[in-house]
Order: sequence, then C-alpha cells, then structure tokens
Amino acid sequence: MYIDPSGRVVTTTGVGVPGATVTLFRSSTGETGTFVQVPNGSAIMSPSNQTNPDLTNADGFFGWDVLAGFYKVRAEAADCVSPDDDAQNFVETAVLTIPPPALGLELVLDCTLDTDGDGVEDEADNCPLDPNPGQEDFDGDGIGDACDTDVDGDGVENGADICPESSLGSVVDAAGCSIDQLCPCTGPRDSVLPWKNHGQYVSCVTQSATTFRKAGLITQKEKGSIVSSAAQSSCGME
Ligand SMILES: [Ca+2]
Ligand SMILES: [Ca+2]
Ligand SMILES: [Ca+2]
Ligand SMILES: [Ca+2]
Repeated sequence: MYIDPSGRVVTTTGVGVPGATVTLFRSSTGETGTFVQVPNGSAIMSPSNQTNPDLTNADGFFGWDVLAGFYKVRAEAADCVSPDDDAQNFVETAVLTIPPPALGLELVLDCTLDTDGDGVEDEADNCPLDPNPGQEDFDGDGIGDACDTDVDGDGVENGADICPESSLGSVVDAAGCSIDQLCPCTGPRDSVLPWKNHGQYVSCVTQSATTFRKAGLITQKEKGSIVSSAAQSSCGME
C-alpha cells in the first residue's frame, strides 16, 4: 500500500548532488495551492523512511514510500539555484499522481559547487577533489597536476617515475627519464658538480643512447643524431 516517489537530484551536467534537501508535499485533490509539507514522521510515509525533509545520499538519490495521493518533491542545495530562474533557490517536480509509483524522478539544479574549496567551481576544476587554485597542468592533458597519476605524461606513473617533469613528448626509459634528464648539460645527474670535461658529457649521452637503442626506444639513426648533437654542444666545456 506504500508506493514510491523516488529519484535523484542532479546538476545541469548530470552529476548527483549529495546532501541536497528534498521535501515531500502532498495534496488530497491535486489542486494548486492545496499542497502541504508532509509532517516529519508522518504515517503517510512508510516506516522505511519517515524523514521529511530528507537529504540525498552520496550519489544524489532520495526516496520515500507513501500512501496514495497527489505529491510534489522540492529539492534545494547550498550554492544551487533553479536552471530556469537564478533567483529561485529550489526546483520542484510536476504534480505526481500516486499510484502509479513515481520512479526515476530527476530534479535538476544549477550548482556552483566547489567541493575542494579551492575557489574553482567543480565543473571548471581540473581536480575537483584536490585543492589546486593555480590549476597547474604540466602536460596539458586537462587533468591537473594535483590529481594526475602521470604528471609529465611520459607514460610512467608518478610513483615509478624517478624523473619528474620530463620534457613533453620526450622519449623516456622505464624509470621515466629522458636522455636529457640522465645527462643534463649542467653536470652529472645527482651531482652538484659540473662535468669534468666535454668528453664526460658526450660519453654519458652515448651510453644512455646506446641503452635506449637496445631497449628499442630509439632507432639507430636517432641514436646517431642524439650523440652527434651532444658532441657539437658546449656541455662540459667551461
Ligand atoms: Ca581543485
Ligand atoms: Ca596533467
Ligand atoms: Ca611520468
Ligand atoms: Ca618523467
């Protein structure tokens, strides 16, 4: 004898709004102006949920089981307004004649949610759950550095990448390091000292390029050109 009105509160992009306030109104005639809020705890609602107003769950869902009648559901949430009227801070369903059950109701709110509180609205935020007011995105893939599992986009996940910020598009080894990073022009990796001489630098590049060649990361021709650029560079010269 108890029948659903149930559904979901969503944003204009279809994302569930958690914790939205949903309120059930009832009328015995369905006439405009005769709808009154069902009292909290009322037996008009089945014992499974007699909370009114109620809150949507983590995915924006709500629902009651009710006695026959005419109903409306209103939804409102912080920082949300009606998509049709910015001055109206709630939306309502049309009149629901129950029975039959009213399932899959969708109440759409226009929300300016900022879940992580970083000042960038969720819909524009490249990491909606991680505060990153600067929206830094090293590899420009639309996923902010704060939540990108491969910040430099070299195919090696952050946890395994011992060379962060590899130049975009550069060829890297399994550890996420490019030849430039293994043999920086300024001096040996993991050393504060400069190269002893130009030959030491060229030798580092040659060795790395050979390793990359053997691993099939570069062609023989590419290896040749990398080594020749190193030889022509002034790296390691004072
Ligand atoms: Ca953010
Ligand atoms: Ca990114
Ligand atoms: Ca990486
Ligand atoms: Ca890297």
